[in-house]
Parts: sequence; C-alpha cells; structure tokens
Amino acid sequence: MQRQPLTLIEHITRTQASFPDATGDFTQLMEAIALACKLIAREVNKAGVGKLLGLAGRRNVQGEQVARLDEFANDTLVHTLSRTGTACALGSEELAVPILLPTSDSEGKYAVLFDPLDGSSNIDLAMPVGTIFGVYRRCSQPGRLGEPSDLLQPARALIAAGYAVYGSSTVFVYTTGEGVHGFTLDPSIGEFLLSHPDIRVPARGSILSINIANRSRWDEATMRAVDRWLDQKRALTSRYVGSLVADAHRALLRGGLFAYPADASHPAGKLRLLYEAGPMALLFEKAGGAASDGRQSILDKMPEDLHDRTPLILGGTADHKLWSEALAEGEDER
Ligand code: AHM
Ligand code: MG
Repeated sequence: MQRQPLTLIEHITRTQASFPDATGDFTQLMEAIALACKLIAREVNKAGVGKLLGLAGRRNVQGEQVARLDEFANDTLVHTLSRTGTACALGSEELAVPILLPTSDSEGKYAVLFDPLDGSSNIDLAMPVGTIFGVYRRCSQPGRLGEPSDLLQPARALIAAGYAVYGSSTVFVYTTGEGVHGFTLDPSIGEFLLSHPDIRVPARGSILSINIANRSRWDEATMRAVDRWLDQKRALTSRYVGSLVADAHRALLRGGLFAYPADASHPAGKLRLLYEAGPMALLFEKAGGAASDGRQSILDKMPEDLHDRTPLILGGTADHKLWSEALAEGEDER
C-alpha cells in the first residue's frame, strides 16, 4: 500500500504530543496560520483575474505603497487568527500599531507577528512572494488585553516560526525548535503535505544572493565581505529574486548566503527585525545554519519598536563565517 505523506496538521499534532500539558491551543493557532496561507495562495495565483493586482492607494507606516494583495493578506491573517481566541496580540508590517485582543483567563496565550505578503514589489510580475510569521508565548498577565511587550521579544524567545512561499508551488516551512520541516500544498485536496522533512542548511554553498545595485552605498567593510566571498577559488554564482522568502528558501535548501547589509540609504538595514529577520533567523539556526546582522546573532537582538530594521546575513555556517570574519577584520584594523 502506498504511504501518504503526513499533513501539516498531523505533523504539528505529533510534535505537540510530546508536551503532556498541551491544550491544543498552539495547534489551533498554527491551523489558523496555515489556513490563512492557503487563502492567500489562492488569491496570489488568480490575482490578475480576481482584480487584486495593483496598489491599494495608500502608504503603510513605513511610507511604502500598499498593494491590494498586501491588504488582503493582512486582513486574512488578522481575521483567521483573531477568531481562534488563542492570540493576545498581533503585529504586522501592514499595521502601524499592534492589534491587542481581549482574552479570558484560558485564552490568548500567544503573540503573533507576520509579514503578510513579503516581496510585494514582485506581485504584479508573477514572481514568488510569501508570508513570514513568528509566534511568542505571551509575557503579560492573562485574562486581559495583550500588551505591545508581548510582541517586543528577542527572536530567541520565539516558540515557532515559519513562512509560506507562493512560487511555482506553495511550500510551508516551519519550526517549533525541533527541526525545520517543509510541506507542499496539494491544491487538489487543499492540504500541505510533508515534502521536506528535517531540512539542513549545507555548511558551504555556491550562491550569493544580494542586491548588487546597492554596491555604491555599502561601506568598506561590507564591500570587503562581498569581495572575500566572491574571491573564493571555487565555482560560485549569484541569484536574487528580491523577495526575502524566496531568496531565503533557496539558501535554506541549497546553502550559500543571503545578505541585505546596511547601506547609505538603509543605515539600520532594510529588513524588519520582528517579522522578517527574526523568524528567518530561528529557521536557519534550527536547520544548522547561521543568521546575524554581520556582528551579532539576530536571535539576541532586543527590539524596541514593532518596525525596527536590521541588516541580515543568512546562510550555511562556513559561508556565514567567511562573511563575518571579513567584516570583523575591517574593524580590527581601525
Ligand atoms: P516587503 O516586505 O515590503 O516586500 O519588503 C521586503 C523585501 C524583501 O522581501 C526583500 O528581501 C527586499 O525587500 C528586497 O529589497 P530591494 O528591492 O531593496 O533589493
Ligand atoms: Mg517583507
């Protein structure tokens, strides 16, 4: 008899079985995120026909144009998560301030952060986009509204993180700390099926993923790190989609480096610490890779604001080491 791969929910349920005190709330929360990702995948795939292409006609808190699909993805996540009663606070790239939810004593154990539609500049071009999420345990008192501090935790405190990439297929990748696992959406049955069990990032890869057009705005140390990486005497290549989810997904599976360093236009980096860098950092570390801002582990960075930015370097351990050593060398010389 042919064995069917595990569904995402079966996989999460099995993982939770090792926690004797588990109430099912976490599984329900993850089910809501997975459902939202399926709904978003459906709209992404028919964006042209469904009239969701183009701009919504407003800018978000970061001054960026909001696409109609950004809005749809954000509303979908907020709606599916709010109605579970498992979350006390929601933070999103598309929300200027967090949504704090009223909860009873037994509700709202979790605080959830998300980038509802990452890589939105790629939507109108039929290129891969994605959703990124991170889940914290609530740190404020239960039985009342959640607090912003429930979301402002370092990524090391994440109890789960993941993403869905909407590419030539839709793949959902997540970790709860015990390995990193990938599931491919089978649209004919509407289920995510286990396709990439226990993902490990190769220590050394051959791909550098960076926006080379920022070169004139990099400082000397960053320039040295890029050159050092490219000067290795082995076959290398470069790939850059411009959707963090897609570029990070490739680096997670194939190794190499994804880098969005600080530059003169983005002195604190471009990517957001809480809902882009943090979840990706947990995934890379749990898959045996590395994630830093070049100097400090992303997992240890203490956020001050929901929309804090950070430089981000993700990759296999050997590739990452080469980059950070080149950066540090520059500093020793000063
Ligand atoms: P977004 O969340 O508004 O889509 O912006 C984040 C995106 C990342 O997905 C990607 O890594 C980066 O911005 C690309 O930036 P650039 O176009 O400057 O290379
Ligand atoms: Mg993004």
